[in-house]
Amino acid sequence: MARYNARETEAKWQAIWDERKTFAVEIDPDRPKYYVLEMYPYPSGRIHMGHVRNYTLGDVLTRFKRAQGFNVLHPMGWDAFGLPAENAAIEQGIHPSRWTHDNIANMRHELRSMGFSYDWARELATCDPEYYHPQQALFLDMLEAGLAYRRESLVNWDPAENTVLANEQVIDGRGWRSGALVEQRTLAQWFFKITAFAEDLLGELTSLDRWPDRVRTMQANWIGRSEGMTIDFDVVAPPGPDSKKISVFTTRHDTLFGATFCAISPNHPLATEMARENAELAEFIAACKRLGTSEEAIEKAEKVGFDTGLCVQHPTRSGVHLPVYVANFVLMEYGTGAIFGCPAHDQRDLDFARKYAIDVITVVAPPGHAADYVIGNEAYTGEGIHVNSEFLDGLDIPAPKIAMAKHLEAQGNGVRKVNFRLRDWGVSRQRYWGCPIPVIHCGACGIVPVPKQNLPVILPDEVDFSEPGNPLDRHPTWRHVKCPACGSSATRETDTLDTFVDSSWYFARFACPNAEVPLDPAAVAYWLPVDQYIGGIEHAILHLLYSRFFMRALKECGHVDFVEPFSGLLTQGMVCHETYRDENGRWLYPEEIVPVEAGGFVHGETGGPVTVGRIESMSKSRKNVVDPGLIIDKYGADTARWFMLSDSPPERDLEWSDTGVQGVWRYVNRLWRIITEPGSPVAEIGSPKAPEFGGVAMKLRRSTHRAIADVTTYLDDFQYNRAVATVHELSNAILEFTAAIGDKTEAGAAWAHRESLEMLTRLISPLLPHLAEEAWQKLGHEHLLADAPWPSHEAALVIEDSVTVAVQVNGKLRATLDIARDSVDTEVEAAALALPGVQKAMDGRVVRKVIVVANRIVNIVLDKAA
Ligand code: ANZ
Ligand code: ZN
Repeated sequence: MARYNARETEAKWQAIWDERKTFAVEIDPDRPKYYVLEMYPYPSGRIHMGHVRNYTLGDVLTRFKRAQGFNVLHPMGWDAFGLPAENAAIEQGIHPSRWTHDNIANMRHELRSMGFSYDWARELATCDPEYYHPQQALFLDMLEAGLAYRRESLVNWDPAENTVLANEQVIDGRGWRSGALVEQRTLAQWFFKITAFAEDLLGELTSLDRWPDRVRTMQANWIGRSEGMTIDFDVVAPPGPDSKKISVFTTRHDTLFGATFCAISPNHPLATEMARENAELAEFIAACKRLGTSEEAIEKAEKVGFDTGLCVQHPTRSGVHLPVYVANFVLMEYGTGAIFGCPAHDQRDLDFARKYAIDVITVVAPPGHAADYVIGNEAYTGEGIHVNSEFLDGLDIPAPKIAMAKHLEAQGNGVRKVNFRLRDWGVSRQRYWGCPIPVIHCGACGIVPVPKQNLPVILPDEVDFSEPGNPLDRHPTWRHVKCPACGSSATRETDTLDTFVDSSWYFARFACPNAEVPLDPAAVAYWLPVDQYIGGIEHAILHLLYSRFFMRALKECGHVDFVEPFSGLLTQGMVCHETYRDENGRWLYPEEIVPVEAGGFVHGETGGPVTVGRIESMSKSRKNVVDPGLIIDKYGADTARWFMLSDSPPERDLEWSDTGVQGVWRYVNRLWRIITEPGSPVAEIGSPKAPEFGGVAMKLRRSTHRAIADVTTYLDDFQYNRAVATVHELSNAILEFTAAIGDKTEAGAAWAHRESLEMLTRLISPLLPHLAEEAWQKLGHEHLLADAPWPSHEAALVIEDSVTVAVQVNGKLRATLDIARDSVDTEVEAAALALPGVQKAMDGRVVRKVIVVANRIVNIVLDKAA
């Protein structure tokens, strides 16, 4: 038996596809386009199983859509800027550019060995000036349109390293590398005005009907639209501060009668003002700032406040004054940076009130309760009748909100306000390995954009990583330039762009990777939007939202005429694996353990016991990883692909298992033999269709056409695991057929046999592309299977028109009969009597009577004696 030689076969077809530019595409107005994109990888050095799964899904879709006649764009590139390259430079002394390009070369090689259907001519790396040059041009357009701007904002500052940290680099309030307590600092930073599109980014989510609901919900929550009011509280005592009002944002203005304090953010201007005269308050504010800027850290911290001694007038209760606190849980960046506290109906306010002995006034009575309802340690946040609230008493939601809004608006100390959680996108990074922001700071002219003809602003190669902070700041020459406006000495902006900027438009650049302009209108109009985007759920919020913003911004700047970049989105599940530990609790790689006969595993080298832990997503830290390179070397890419596709639906997690892969390898070999060593005669290629087919041949034809119909549906629906199951069914049907036919030469059977093998080969072509291509050639074809159209089924062969009829002899079930639905009784009777099981049961006796119940039962009644 010939074993399928995956290694040779795969290399052979990869070379042929490459040479013939099978997957290279050009604009073709006569053909419908389809754009398939997988989230491009960060060039960390090696591809992992998550990549293999992601790209396999995209590859199957690409090949399927191509076969269906679409002009399919399927590009690949590299998200090549970012911190790890700088860390490598710091830790290993390798230049970030070398490190990145070496990694790209290695990963490109690995991807090519998977035979993915990419148009490699469109490959791009975001760290190359060919990519960041047009990006700088787009930045200048956004600057001109007022969509990019610079303002002071809070950053996490590492006082030991003298550098800004990203939120992820702050761990428990300390710098990840220095361990120093992080401080908040204000620094002038660049922003993109994503909030200008908040309403549209939210509203258009409903149009994304090929996105998972989960992702749309996550985006909606992130945008966080709240309808509420801003309400002014007049400062009444002491008469000191300049600010005469504290303006708060609330979504619960209906609870205003329950307000018993106000709180402002430690970063509120009023807090800053008061701290100038109050050392204790200044110390309190400094302590709050040590939490860093991340909302998460602030959320987790214990809620503390500082009584400023300031009092404000309650807006609707005359003569009632409320104390004003500075509280660590009030964020400056949300609403107005100030709140009124209603302890009875907000848990955070209640905890705060209990801690500082502040009054608690019930203003919403839970059902079945009245105005005397007493709040314990739990705030009541549900609905109910309003009480202790003068003109709101007796009303329930939404009436009290409307009444209060009208009342305050009439009084002139409140306005209805829609507030978004979404903040403008801070894009400044004090890093070397990113896209330089193309502006110049001039003492006389201020911020001066680098003239477009002077782009790109190229990152200098010579940089020094021996000190912390941004090497661009320390560069001896790069930053010193003449002001393009007035010619005097000026300095370049040394901040670089967040790498999320790079990934916010790479999919559009793929349409025209070599265009002189950032985006060629004809190419973008033809290829965009992406029809199917595939990637991890971890990008469900930021990357997708930023890309959606970017298209809106580019539309405003006249570069594109659409706003939604991805019409379809699939978030694939994780690749998981069992975890193993040795007797000291240290993680072990799967290849470090060996199975023992009694069950379980021991350590391969030490022979020590191994504990098998939970099945978890593959991760280097848990060592439960399998190197795709090793699997491909051993079994080939097709086997890895088939395993990825067969186990579970694409959006669900899948468990990688060695035995599973071995099973797939055996099946791949079986398929190979079914096609190349058929067990019964196969008609010559191109032979005319046989005039008639016997029962066995007919059955095979039905199975074949059923499989075509089903695989097509499943591939259309991303039910790849079911497509795989259908291929299994067809291969079984072919084996049954050859067992039944044997060496018999029968024109119909031989023709049906070829048909089944050809269709099997065509159906597996998106799934096992190398094996299918090789089998196609073995079946005698000269053109590439990758260029062949998708097969269609004969409708007549998939109609369920046969029935299974029970055959009884003297009331006992003796056999079943497969026969065409609604056959005439005499035919059913003859077929039933001919069945071997029936003949045996009759044992030579004479038939007295046959009763046929159409499509259901044949009852044969025999004479008593022989
Ligand atoms: C009074 C009140 C009474 C509130 C009550 C809630 C319950 P969403 O829905 O997320 O928009 N808030 C407003 N600005 C804040 C800030 N800068 N930092 C921290 N909290 C702030 O939340 C709106 C609610 O969050 C507002 O409504 C306010 O508290 C608080 F029984 O006002 B509420
Ligand atoms: Zn100037």
